[in-house]
Amino acid sequence: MTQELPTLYSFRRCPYAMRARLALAASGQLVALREVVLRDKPPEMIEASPKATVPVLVLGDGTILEESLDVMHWALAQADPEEWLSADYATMDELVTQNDGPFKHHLDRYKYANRYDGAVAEEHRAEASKTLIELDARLEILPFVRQFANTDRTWFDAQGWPHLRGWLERFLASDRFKAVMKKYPQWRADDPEPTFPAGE
Ligand SMILES: N[C@@H](CCC(=O)N[C@@H](CS)C(=O)NCC(=O)O)C(=O)O
Repeated sequence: MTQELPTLYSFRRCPYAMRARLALAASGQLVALREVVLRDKPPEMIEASPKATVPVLVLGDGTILEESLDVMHWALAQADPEEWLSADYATMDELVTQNDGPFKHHLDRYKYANRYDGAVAEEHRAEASKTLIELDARLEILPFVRQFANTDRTWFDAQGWPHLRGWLERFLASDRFKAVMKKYPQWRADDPEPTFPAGE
């Protein structure tokens, strides 16, 4: 049975993989999950997708989806009972472009300032905050907002962004979030593949 499901290579804490899992869970599409450890990627994943980033979805006909947005769009094309796709496309694409571009750029330099020559964490935090201030409720960026908030929770809580904080808190407390954050052991060839989402 599991053999017939698409295979998802995923990493629990990767925000790109999280948003792919969120869309899969929202669509009700089942996949066979292969939990990846980034420093020890399975050769099967690298063979399927040499760029070797998670998530990767391998469909039954051999099609490989190696971008989280492609996984989301594929899942929601199968079924979209919560009408995620009814949101204004142009607005959504604009927000995702803003997220994957400038917000991610500044998030990395805020979170990992010591890895970037001359990066001043507070400056990048201020730049990234501009995106957050403009935010509309778009579920696929929540995993990134969660990372941003967790980097310095005290600072984040002191910003007085009540809608954003409420939105994040509801997301973190939701059954959907718990379902996509369930822990799985690292997958290796011949291991059983748990079905994701599990009993949602
Ligand atoms: N544009 C890709 C980005 C995926 C990505 O960068 N994933 C990270 C983990 S969060 C990754 O797999 N990095 C490769 C590595 O760390 O070796 C997508 O949206 O799927």
